Amino acid sequence: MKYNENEEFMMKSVTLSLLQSAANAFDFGGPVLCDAHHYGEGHINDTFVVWREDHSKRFILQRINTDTFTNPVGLMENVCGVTRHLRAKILAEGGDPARETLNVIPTLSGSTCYLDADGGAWRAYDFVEDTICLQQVGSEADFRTVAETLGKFQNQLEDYPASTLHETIARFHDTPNRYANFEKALAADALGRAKNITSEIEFIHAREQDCHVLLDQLAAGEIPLRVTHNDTKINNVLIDAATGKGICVIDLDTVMPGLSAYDFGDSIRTGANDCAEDEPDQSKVHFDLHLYEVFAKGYLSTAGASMSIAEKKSLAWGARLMTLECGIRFLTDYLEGDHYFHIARPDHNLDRARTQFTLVRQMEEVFDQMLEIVCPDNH
Ligand code: ADP
Ligand code: GN1
Ligand code: MG
Repeated sequence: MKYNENEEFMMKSVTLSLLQSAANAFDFGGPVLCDAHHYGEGHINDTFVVWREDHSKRFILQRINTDTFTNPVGLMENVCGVTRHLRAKILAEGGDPARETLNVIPTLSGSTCYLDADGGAWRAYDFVEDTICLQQVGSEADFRTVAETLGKFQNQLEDYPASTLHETIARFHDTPNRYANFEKALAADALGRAKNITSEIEFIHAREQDCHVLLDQLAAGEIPLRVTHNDTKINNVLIDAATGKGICVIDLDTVMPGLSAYDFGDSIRTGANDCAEDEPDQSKVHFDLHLYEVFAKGYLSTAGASMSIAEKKSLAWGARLMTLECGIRFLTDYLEGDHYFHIARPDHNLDRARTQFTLVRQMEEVFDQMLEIVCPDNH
């Protein structure tokens, strides 16, 4: 795992003294040492590692992005509720809850979140040791593992009381609304960047109707609302470094009512290809139907028992729409001045958007096969 190499492009810096004073608020069982380098490759929160002074144990300390998550206390209620539920399931299955779900470290005053004097909101977790976190798929076996782990996660949350969850980001996967936000950003063209993206604009406009497919199916009662993760990028699943077993689903900030197609789709977007999400050379971007099949089989093996034909078919649409939606979001951020996603270079969001659109175009070419794979012979 690498540190972000170009932190000058990060949206908001965190000084060592700010980090240390946040760390001092948590019950780490003693004083900790901080390192102000960002850890990992998340696009939203500021993530750091802190060590106990005697190096006996390390923790993840995160500043929650409160521009994105405006109710961090409600968000942490979700995380605590969901991890409590998962812990009980893991125990019942004979698993190890200390590694197989996030463990929230309370503050010294017993709350789950520390609010600093600048309005920052911080939380801490045990560091899940001896795991790897994939930025790209290295092997079919790893991708199958991610699929099984996410399918199991969905299954474990099947009986979670959805009505108790705070909606941490309104209309998160409302693709038509993402489209409308893109149109607003385009009309405003605050930085004069629209002239650089004429073919991307055309690409999005040609797919306006597609944006409605999943929400129309939900509104028609054809597919069910479930409790879903909603941000199932492959780097949000930790895999055991020694055994290759799926260990822990992380980044629970967006666990909310949603569609299985969202979780399936976002993993396909990030894993069923041989390129990075931000690959600037589009000739290197290839949607891999075989990896799609590998993921589909793994996911359906752990999550699929109660899925209707319509829901299985919606998974293929999930792949297409989560990729299109993410591209639309990256391009909207590019037009608005890169204020949402962390960037590490100029035009980073533009590269990310182009990669998503290349993948969408390739998925469209093999869409009949994608449907057949998730729902063979309509079963
Ligand atoms: P973001 O919302 O910004 O993506 P994440 O919660 O996904 O933030 O954390 C960013 C990265 O930090 C992850 O991709 C992973 O590499 C690492 N990480 C987060 N939580 C843990 C943990 N409990 N143990 C080990 N690594 C973690
Ligand atoms: C963000 O937090 P992270 O880096 O796992 C984003 C996802 C996008 C993804 C694109 C809360 O995920 O929705 O799909 O970037 N998370 C949020 O890489 O907006
Ligand atoms: Mg993440």
